[in-house]
Amino acid sequence: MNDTLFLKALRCENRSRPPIWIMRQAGRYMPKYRAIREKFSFLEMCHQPEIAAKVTLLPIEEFGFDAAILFSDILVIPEALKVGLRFEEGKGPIIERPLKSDSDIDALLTLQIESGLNYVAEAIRIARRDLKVPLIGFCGAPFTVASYMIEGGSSRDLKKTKQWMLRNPSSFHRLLEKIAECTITYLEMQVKAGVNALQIFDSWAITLAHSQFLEFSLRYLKKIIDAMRQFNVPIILFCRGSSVFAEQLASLSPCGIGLDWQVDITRLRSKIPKTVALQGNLDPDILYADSQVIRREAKAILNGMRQDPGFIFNLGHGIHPDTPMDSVKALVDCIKASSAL
Ligand code: 1CP
Repeated sequence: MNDTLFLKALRCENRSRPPIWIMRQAGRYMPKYRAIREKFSFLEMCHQPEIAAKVTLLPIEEFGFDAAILFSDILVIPEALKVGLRFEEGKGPIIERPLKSDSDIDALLTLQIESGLNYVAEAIRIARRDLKVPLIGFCGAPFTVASYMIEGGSSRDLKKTKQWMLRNPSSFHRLLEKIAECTITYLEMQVKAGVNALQIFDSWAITLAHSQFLEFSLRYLKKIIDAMRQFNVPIILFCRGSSVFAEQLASLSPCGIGLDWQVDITRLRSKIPKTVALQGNLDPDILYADSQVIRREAKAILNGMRQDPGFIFNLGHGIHPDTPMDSVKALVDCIKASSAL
């Protein structure tokens, strides 16, 4: 595995074409995913290791991506903490008992992480058996996970979360601390089960002011990265907002940083140490365009990052569920046809 394009790029040692995988590659844009999803709810798919492993492999079999990402969700941690989780069609995730006060934080059952999430370890072991490319495990960043636990579901402005954070920062820190500890236990479990790399998703960091990001997000990303160093597994940090926070993320010395599409990746490269890989950052909407436009935009990124041994091609965020399969194929073919450095 160590010799694969993806893991070499994460060590900033890749001398061939850049590897490609895309966020949410194991998802609804694939007819084979939708066919399985017709028979099971999303959470049933996550909970049944054989199904989760099968879905993890689907995009590799279909497109030949250079890495697989485990089929699961960042919200399985809140579920294991017993706040109640379901997914509603058209609405997304719903937390049945959102956190409302300090005593709700104390009541969280943090000891259940390993037993409660054992099905994830099993899915990893099954997927690993059949995969010929590296497997990426993942989790949400404590700030992003906390926001779902407080909002009770998806929210655009995170009003309740930010009100709690600003009115009672010490209890908000206590919550982040608890989630960070559970996350470390969870990631350790994923590594022991066989993942080859980890990505931490801070999807809602984009709602934070700079100083808030340092205090309420970066501090806990650091705690996780530092705790995981002993396992020697490469970690990629992705934020929606990483184009603004990239230098702060780099200060934690992760192996890689995933970039949103707002930033010119080539210009950002000069500000990030050469020992940190960059991943990204095509606008997912580009995949709605025709294949000529897709190739032109992908090549613009490829050319800018030419001769960079630490570059991984990805989108700037998850692929949209209504993306045409042909667009994905055109993108993967374009990256795979790009010449060695
Ligand atoms: O209805 C369905 O079939 C479920 C759709 C779906 C899928 C395929 C959800 C619901 N989650 C997932 C899988 C998933 N989620 C993966 C699997 C691997 C892959 O990437 O292919 C990963 C890594 C995630 C991560 C995730 N879940 C994030 C972080 C990344 C991001 O996109 O910002 C977040 C925020 C979630 C929460 C979530 N899960 C699902 C929904 C609809 C949401 C809410 C998103 C929101 O609040 O806008």
